[in-house]
Amino acid sequence: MIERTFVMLKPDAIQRGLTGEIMGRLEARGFKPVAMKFMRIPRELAERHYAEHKGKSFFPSLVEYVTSGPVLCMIWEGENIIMALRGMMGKTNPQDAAPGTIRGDLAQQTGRNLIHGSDSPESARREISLFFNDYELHEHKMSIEPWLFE
Ligand code: DAT
Ligand code: MG
Repeated sequence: MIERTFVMLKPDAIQRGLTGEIMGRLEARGFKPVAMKFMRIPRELAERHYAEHKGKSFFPSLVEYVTSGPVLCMIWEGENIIMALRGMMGKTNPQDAAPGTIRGDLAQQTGRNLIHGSDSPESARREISLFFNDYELHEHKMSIEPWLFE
């Protein structure tokens, strides 16, 4: 099933110049960008985005990290993309992330794990509406689609 997911390249991805590397992997898989926004997340938005972790010991440092510099917020579309992208990201702790995954290839610590991707259809819906207005989404057909989908 074709789905959409919310992706955020965190401040370390921007500072380390890894946005092209990471987006290249999504493009090479045939996934399609639907929205992109380079922004510095206000603290309040970061806290709402990570509300499920409120009260945990790492919550303050997590909010500090994702608000420490600009991030690239995006919506991508593709076949089973929510779970597919989770697989491409690798485990939350890069030390447990398999080689071949974004975190397994490019990161070392949980607190600098480069990328966020929604973990379920409900999370994807919630996060997309938290970060984007309808007019920021751009539906478009790509001419290669017959070579990706039968
Ligand atoms: P993911 O980003 O893989 O979806 P998550 O939703 O469980 O992981 O946690 C969100 C972020 O919070 C994660 O990318 C890094 C941070 N985090 C999670 N668990 C942590 C822990 N045990 N110690 C420190 N930071 C943690
Ligand atoms: Mg998560």
